[in-house]
Amino acid sequence: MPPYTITYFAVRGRCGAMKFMLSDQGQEWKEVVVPFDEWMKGDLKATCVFGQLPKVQDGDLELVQSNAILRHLGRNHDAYGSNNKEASQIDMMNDGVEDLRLKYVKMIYQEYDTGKDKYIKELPDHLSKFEAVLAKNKSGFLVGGKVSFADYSLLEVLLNHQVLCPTCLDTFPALKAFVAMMTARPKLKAFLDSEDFKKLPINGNGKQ
Ligand code: 6SG
Repeated sequence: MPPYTITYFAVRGRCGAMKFMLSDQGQEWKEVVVPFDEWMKGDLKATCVFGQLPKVQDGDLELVQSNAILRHLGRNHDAYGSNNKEASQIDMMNDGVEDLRLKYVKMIYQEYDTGKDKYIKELPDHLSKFEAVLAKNKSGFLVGGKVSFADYSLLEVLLNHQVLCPTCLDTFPALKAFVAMMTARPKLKAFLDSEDFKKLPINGNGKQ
């Protein structure tokens, strides 16, 4: 029995990064996929701390909030830096990724038709911040010398943005190298190439 059970909708959404980490770390997991109409009945929602998914069970520990889950998995799988200083820098970078993710989600769910062009126009300003950090760190990762949960989260956001705007990384060599390095990691590559991953839409409203 794998120790983790991920409960979520049939979308990549907020579970992409945690699945990247688990697959890259050679860790299996079980999935409970909740159909939207089932969710709308409200019974499961009522049991979730904030009334939302994803939820991850690790033995008798039950967690919601995707970034808390990422941190937990990062602790369990040595993807949270080599010391407290690196862990704090990883937190900082992950919060930066979350800021971009929230802008993306707002555009996708609330203003795709009216706001997509403006979003793409402003995107280089956001991406340039991650470019600068990666360009400074010789390992190719965001922080220190090994992969962290923030790397998986950044990768997931970047892959989604390449679907939104295929040329968006063309002026960012460090981001391009980061995506190439991460997606070449054999176990992660196998997951990215799998039907389990490819069959899921990125977002719950079909926009991408
Ligand atoms: C939505 O936002 O899929 N959870 C979402 N929506 C259902 O009743 N801060 C936390 C975190 O980081 C955010 C959780 C996140 O974990 S994810 C959730 O639980 C709710 O609030 C994106 C996603 N969307 C699919 C979906 C949600 C709303 C519209 C489409 C479910 C299906 C139809 C209605 C509810 Fe639906």
